[in-house]
Amino acid sequence: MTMVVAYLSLGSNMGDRLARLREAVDMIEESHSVRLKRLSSVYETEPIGNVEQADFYNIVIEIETKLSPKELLCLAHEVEISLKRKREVPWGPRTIDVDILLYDELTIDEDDLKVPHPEMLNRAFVLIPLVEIEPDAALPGDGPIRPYLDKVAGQRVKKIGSLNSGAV
Ligand code: PH2
Ligand code: MG
Repeated sequence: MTMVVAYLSLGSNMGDRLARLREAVDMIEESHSVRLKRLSSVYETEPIGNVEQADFYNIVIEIETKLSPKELLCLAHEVEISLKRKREVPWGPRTIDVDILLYDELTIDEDDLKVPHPEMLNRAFVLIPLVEIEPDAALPGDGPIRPYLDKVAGQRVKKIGSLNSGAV
């Protein structure tokens, strides 16, 4: 079965944010159908959206996978549910959020799954780590993503270290 490249965004703004990101990456890596290729730095980011909440830690990862988009969505949900069950208070901020940004060259428009992620171009916490690991990242049927960085330049995103080295 062929492997395709996909990019995932991971974010946490509750409790030990770094530990949650590590646990999520570990869970994804443990899946036999996924190979972790590249991992961005960890960024501390201002919360985007209307809800007043704490700063996030965000990363983007590049994977190779033989999972279909729906299967990958299931894995993302499994990771979220597994970590949330352990940590989260109802209605509270997010222990961990896992979103599919890009999947191969596919465009998907279904109720439960839209790829590319419809909000990604508006989010510095996605674009900056994505371009860090893949400077040539592009939208299917469209151009490179890099120029969109200018539009989100006002959003606070600060590189704080790396999950690998533990130097955060
Ligand atoms: N996730 C959200 C809403 N807002 N803001 C930041 N900085 N990082 C996130 O991961 C994030 C967010 C809902 O998924
Ligand atoms: Mg999200």
